[in-house]
Amino acid sequence: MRQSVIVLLAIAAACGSDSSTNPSGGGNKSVDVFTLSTAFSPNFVQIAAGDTILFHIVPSNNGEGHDVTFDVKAGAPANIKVTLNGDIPRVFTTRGTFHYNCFVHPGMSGDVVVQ
Ligand SMILES: [Cu+2]
Repeated sequence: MRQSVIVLLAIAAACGSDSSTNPSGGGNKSVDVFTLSTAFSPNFVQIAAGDTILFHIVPSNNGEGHDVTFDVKAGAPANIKVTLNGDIPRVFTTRGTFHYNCFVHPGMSGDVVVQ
């Protein structure tokens, strides 16, 4: 019993490390998306099912927060409400193309392709 707990902790620790430099194709990697003042960067990300996108949200030049709202709910992770500052992960488990917008800033959008 105790041994399995230790194994799980070890796996959790490995996943918690900065895995953004992992070679692609392994699945369960984490990709960073940053907010610029009124844009997502990068605004196009290709990942594998099971991968995570970590949204790094900082205020716009005008001090406004950003939201991440998916066009299509089916298969998409939960939206991110307007946030001023935060590093918020979202796991993509379903294959497809997921377009999202920040409705605070018209034209601020991105796409995630999950393969
Ligand atoms: Cu925004």
